[in-house]
Amino acid sequence: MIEQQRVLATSIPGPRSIELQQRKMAAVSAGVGTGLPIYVTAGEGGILRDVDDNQLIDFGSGIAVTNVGNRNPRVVEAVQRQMEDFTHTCFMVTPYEEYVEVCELLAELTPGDHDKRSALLSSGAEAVENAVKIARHATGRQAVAVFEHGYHGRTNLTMGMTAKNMPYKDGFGPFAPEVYRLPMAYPYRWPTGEKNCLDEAFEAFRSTVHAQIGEERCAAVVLEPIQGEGGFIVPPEGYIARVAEYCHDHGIVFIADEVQSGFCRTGDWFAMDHEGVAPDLITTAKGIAGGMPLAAVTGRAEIMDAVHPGGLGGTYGGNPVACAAGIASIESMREDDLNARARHIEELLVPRLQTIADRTGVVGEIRGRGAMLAVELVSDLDLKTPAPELTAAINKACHERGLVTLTCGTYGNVFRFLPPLTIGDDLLMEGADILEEAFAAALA
Ligand code: PLZ
Repeated sequence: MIEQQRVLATSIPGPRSIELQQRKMAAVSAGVGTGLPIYVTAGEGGILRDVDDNQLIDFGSGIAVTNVGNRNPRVVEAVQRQMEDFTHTCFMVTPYEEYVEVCELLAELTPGDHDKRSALLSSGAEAVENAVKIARHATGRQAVAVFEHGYHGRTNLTMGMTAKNMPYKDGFGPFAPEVYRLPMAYPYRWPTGEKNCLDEAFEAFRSTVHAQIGEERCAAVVLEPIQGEGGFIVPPEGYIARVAEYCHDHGIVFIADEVQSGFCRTGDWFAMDHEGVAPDLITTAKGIAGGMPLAAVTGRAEIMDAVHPGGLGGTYGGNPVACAAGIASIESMREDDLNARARHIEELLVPRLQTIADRTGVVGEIRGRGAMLAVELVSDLDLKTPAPELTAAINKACHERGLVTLTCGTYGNVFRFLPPLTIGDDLLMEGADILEEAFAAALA
């Protein structure tokens, strides 16, 4: 048991973490970065403990993964039980019930009451790749449309689908063909003003698909209903429904990438629930299994079943231990009503972010939903000039004070908050106090 309390035993990172970071440099590829190099020995709920006995408040959840809290008791119990039974068979060789149960739960929980099927994988990128494979197979078309600021993974296809060059793509090309980038409905930065964003962005979407792809060549449109790595961008109310309707009218598969926004993160089971339309396919990962590697593509039976038997799979996809963790995580989300918790976190945190915005004058926008919240930082509120150095400095000031925070955004100026949904109110408010201090320190 780790007490849900912040402890600063040394400076951050402490001496033992600094030593381990030296070992890391000599053994781990420089290509694998570490945002906050404290070496973790234990985690529970909203706290991470490190090798120097510091205890940090977690506002990152391992990038929206430990939604049910680190070391969630139900997940631990399920994983242990499954390990006692068997660790692996490969579902394609000899199947097991847990895989089927996860797919049944996904059919029940994902948006839409149509007949659904799923395929299980091990990472978000794999889920997105498979969704594209399925959409191409089902439509007989090749082109895939993605959006500015989109993030979909680090495999060759998903790198090509990801918008931002540095650090994800730089020098790693050539990328897969038939990926087209569409303008994103980004209200805060819409050139003619936020109020025009819905209509003009949809028109830009429609005309770009028509002119640069051709509707009848387009297999899929892939959109994060709230963009993650790209900056927690929330499209205007109604935009996603229009895109989905357009896809429907033209036989294009509409894929919602909910790898980051799914599983109670935004205060609904999925961010798409908020939009009033069901995607044809949805990709999930991260939050699904409380920290175990599990991912899925779920969607309309006629699309998912268009693929020939044996066309989808992978050695580890839907590993039994990961599936057991998934079933237990979903149970926790239900039993502990984590959608309500996410909305409660929004209610508590947004006013604190508003106070920071009022005091500092560097917050261009507060946005997000539920426990997927961010502030976009600018050096000039009128010109909206991105402030990436300031963002990095505030992030660092949080780390030094024992708060694990993350940044994101195409311009590196978005400061995001992804606490575990089980985090206690006290810890959340202590985190908010640290945010205030960090802003003050970085601006001093
Ligand atoms: N789709 C919407 O957010 C992963 C990336 C971290 P994987 N986002 C975190 C990093 O720098 O590598 C993500 C996502 C969305 C797909 C993915 C990819 O999921 O499990 O990292 O492959």
